[in-house]
Amino acid sequence: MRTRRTARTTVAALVTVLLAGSLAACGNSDTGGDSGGGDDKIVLGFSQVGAESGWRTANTTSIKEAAAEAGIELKFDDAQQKQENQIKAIRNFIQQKVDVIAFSPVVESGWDTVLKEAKDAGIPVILTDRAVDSADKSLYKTFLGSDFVKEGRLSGEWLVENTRSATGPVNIVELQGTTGSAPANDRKKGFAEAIAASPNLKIIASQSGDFTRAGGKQVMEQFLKANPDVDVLFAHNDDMGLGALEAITAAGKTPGKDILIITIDAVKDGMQALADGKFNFIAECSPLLGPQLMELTKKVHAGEEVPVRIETEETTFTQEQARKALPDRKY
Ligand code: GYE
Repeated sequence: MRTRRTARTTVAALVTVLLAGSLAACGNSDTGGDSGGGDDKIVLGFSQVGAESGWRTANTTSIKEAAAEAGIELKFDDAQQKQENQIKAIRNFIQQKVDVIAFSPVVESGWDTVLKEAKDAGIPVILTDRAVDSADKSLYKTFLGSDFVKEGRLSGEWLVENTRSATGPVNIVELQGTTGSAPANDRKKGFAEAIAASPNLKIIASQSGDFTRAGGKQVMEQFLKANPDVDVLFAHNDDMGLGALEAITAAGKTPGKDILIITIDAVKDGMQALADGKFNFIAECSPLLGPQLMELTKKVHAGEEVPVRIETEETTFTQEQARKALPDRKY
């Protein structure tokens, strides 16, 4: 249980000044709304991590569509997986006097200064998807997203259950997400905790593939070169697992059989690989945060109190369950 997410419960209601007319241009941002100056639309500045995975693309679509539906003017900025770009975008949003700032922090550390600047400017901040490790919980209003430790734990528990009959050592390789990101830190932790009591389950190599297909392929190639006896791959997202499939096949092994593959996300391509028997298990992580984010934006803008932590509802999929769910999978 992570105490840093159980923040103080009450936050003083902020009176935010509505400056819907300020539409100054912002770097490579684009605006989702088409409001002219002078109307009273809420202006939301959103700094996205990047476009590194299928999950991220679905998340961006969800946020843009939900903003349009809610009549919120969205200023969207893509940080291309760089913290410095996110800090720059947030400073731009402050300068433009947006009503609310939301962002998905690429890494956990190093946000206090810019969050303090937003607070001093009277602009409420909402964290979506990923957390920050700031000790001062008054720097943001709420954190909307998944329980990444749980996703890692569910992945590990499935492995423990499904390797009970193994007599010798089970060699696991781990493809971590972006170094220093909340999902990489937490998924690693949850998985390690779940397998801790099974001494034959051993993580023999663990390295970042940056949540991308290219990263997953490249690091899996290195893993297989160094350790030909890999039994299990735990990838922190579908995309890295999909990239790794190529490396596994090229090494003359059959994914899903010679090497069991566990991933996280459950985007369409991942679910297809699971239904096809190439993956063995996926812990779901929902990217559809848009509608809830817009609700929260309206509430914090109105000075209403919101819960400090809102958890996304998620499930897990076996191959059989993926075959059933796939036809209705939207992303
Ligand atoms: O699992 C991964 C993406 O932060 C939950 O980021 C998100 C993660 C997701 O790149 O695919």
